[in-house]
Amino acid sequence: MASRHLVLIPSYNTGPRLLRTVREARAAWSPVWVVVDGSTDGSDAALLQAVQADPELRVIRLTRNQGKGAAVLHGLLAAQQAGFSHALVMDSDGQHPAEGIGAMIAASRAAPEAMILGAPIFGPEAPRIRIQGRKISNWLARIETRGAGIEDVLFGFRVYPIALLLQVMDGTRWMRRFDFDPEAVVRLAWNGVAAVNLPTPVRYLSPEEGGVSHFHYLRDNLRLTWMHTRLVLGMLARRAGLRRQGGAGRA
Ligand SMILES: Nc1nc2c(ncn2[C@@H]2O[C@H](COP(=O)(O)OP(=O)(O)OP(=O)(O)O)[C@@H](O)[C@H]2O)c(=O)[nH]1
Ligand SMILES: [Mg+2]
Repeated sequence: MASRHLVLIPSYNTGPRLLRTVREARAAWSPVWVVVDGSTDGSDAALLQAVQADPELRVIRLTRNQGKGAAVLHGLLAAQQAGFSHALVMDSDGQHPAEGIGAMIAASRAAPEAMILGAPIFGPEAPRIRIQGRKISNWLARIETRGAGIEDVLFGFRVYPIALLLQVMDGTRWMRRFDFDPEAVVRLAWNGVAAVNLPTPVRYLSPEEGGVSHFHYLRDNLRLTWMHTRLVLGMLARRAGLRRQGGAGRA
């Protein structure tokens, strides 16, 4: 069956950057769907106007904020209903390059069963603390996936096979907030989904350039710590299960 790709952008209070990101994405791909995750900054008003003139742009509005993973989930369910097989998910805040969309989707078409993962190339402006912090997450993910070849678990510029991701999200009530990006790739790898990494430049925009981040160091690092705890426990349970199956097989 032929694959059908859309671009899916979750957005929470992204300010004026949102419209710019959506325009750049639309120049690179159609269709583009935006899930406005209970934003209160009015950033969806210009978008709703843009929708009038662009049938390839769709906006899904959630009335209350539910988190990045939950916003992506809403978009995936609607996209599957509409017959899409794959979603390129990108952030709304200008950090991910729309110029990279074509190459990511081409890689996905060449390997439709795989997840296509952006591997970040940081510029000099990237905060050191974020670069160092993600090394811990990447190290833990290598243990959790026993070296499935995932270069970066936190970078959210990716193409997912929709059905495979929905299967993973259906099985857990987690992955609804900032734990979405890392947990999605670890669980997909556990299910045998291969990873293709595409080096991708990432930009950290200053507030003057319209850069916004809702990452809270304490709250979100605690959330990530709890996520890695359950993934390590999940990995140990899987290994014990496999060992038992192996034992039963030999008996
Ligand atoms: N933080 C946050 N982001 C959301 C939420 N819902 C959707 N998003 C979107 O998810 C994407 C990632 O959020 P960011 O706050 O930029 O997080 P990040 O890119 O991991 O962190 P930075 O590197 O500091 O920018 C953006 O497109 C957000 O608009 C939510 O409830 N909280
Ligand atoms: Mg961001």
